[in-house]
Amino acid sequence: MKIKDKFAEKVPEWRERVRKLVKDYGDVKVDEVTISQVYGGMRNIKSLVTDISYVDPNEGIRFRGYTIPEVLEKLPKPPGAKYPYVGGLYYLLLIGEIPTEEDALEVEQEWKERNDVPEYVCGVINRMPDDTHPIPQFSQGILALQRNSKFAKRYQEGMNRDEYWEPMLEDSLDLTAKVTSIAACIYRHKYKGDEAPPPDPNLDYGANFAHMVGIPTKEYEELSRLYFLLHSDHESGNVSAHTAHLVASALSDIYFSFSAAMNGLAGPLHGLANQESLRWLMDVLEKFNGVPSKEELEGFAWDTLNSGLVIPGYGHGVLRKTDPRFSTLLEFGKQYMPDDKLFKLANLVYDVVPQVLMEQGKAKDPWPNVDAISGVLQYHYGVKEFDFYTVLFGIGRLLGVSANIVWARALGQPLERPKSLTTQMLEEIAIQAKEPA
Ligand code: NMX
Ligand code: MLT
Repeated sequence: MKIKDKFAEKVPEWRERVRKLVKDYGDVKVDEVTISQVYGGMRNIKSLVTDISYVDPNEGIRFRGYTIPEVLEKLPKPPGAKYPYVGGLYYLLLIGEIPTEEDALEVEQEWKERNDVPEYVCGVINRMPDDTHPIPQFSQGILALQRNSKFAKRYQEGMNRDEYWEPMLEDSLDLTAKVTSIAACIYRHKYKGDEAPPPDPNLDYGANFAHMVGIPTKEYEELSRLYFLLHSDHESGNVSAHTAHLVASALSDIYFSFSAAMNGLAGPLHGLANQESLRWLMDVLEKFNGVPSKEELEGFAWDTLNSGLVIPGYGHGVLRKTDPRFSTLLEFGKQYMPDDKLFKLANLVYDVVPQVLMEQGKAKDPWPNVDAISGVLQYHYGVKEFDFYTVLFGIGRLLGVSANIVWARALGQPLERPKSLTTQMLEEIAIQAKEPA
């Protein structure tokens, strides 16, 4: 397998780079931690490392050093398509180099050879009560596959830690290959009352998803490729990526780690915000019987804030400008659905809500994140069931999360175990710091 050989080539160089950094400069300070940070969700404490993506507060995400427009321009695309092969993005995240068309197609081919999902997995999902949210179904479906983990099996047999990354890479390729079928199984059973067709070997990863959910149009294929790419990674500190990293640091395999990550993604302050954002837009349409005036929308936004609720899709833990993933999806909408009612409303919200949040003066980032628009595009193509949107986010997130786990094992990253203090200890530290010498 070429991607495995290529990864194996990179490992010794990276191990040496990290070993030298830690040996020669291990005691150099990276950051200082204040009491407000300890009590404030560890915001902005620099204590994680990943080379796969980086989020600059004012610029947004770069994947392996490339901005979104650069990634979209440089990655190989299916014939006649505007948006790239998901396989090429996976190669970029894992290997750190722009793939050739052959490299991207090799990943796509690997996925085709691994995309069978045993029948019992859909059985487990379908037997859950009808009112189960799709995320627990997704999380359970992933866990149901854990018995196939090559990492867990090799570990039981006794494996040298230098080899950990090899079965982790196998698990990453296996799960990324199968995850779209699990999602399609949920979608078709829950909302359409039928079964998803098997993947079509002639289609690429994104197009196959469109085929399995039952929207086999060129535009939805394009959106699927773009959507998975944009949601793939957002450095290491976000709840889903961090959860996966933490769980995997106990040498839990990718199935355990990613399932846990999805339970974090299901929170309304994280990935569930895409569902909540669409719900908020629908509430606006219902209240005003269509797209409201600017003044009406302003009033609605204030009502939300005054009720003590957040405006979903706005604000961010790191970003301080409009999320470039939002801007990319906005461009997609301008090209393919400029007259769509919800799309027009999302544009109006972008015009109104940042000003309202600034006037309220609480949110550090009044600008939209990816969740403010992603559901609008799904709705346009017929995925109108909002509670499914976080599963779509999850499919994308697996690409980055699993690439990070493979690297964490290749670099021998240890069990993650930060230290905690009591409030009394913090009070004592505070008093000592403020007392005159
Ligand atoms: N609407 C109303 N209030 C907000 C918003 C918002 N969109 N964003 C932040 N605030 C409030 C926040 O609740 C906090 O209030 P309080 O002091 O009363 O606790 C205050 O502003 C300061 O929060 P920040 O430091 O700006 O934000 P923080 O880093 O704590 O949280 C989010 C970041 C993303 C959780 C927050 O902006 C939010 O709740 N946004 C809405 C939900 C959302 O869109 N989440 C998706 C994020 C992206 N993703 O996919 O994960
Ligand atoms: C993400 O994509 O994970 C979100 O934007 C949240 C984050 O980065 O904290």
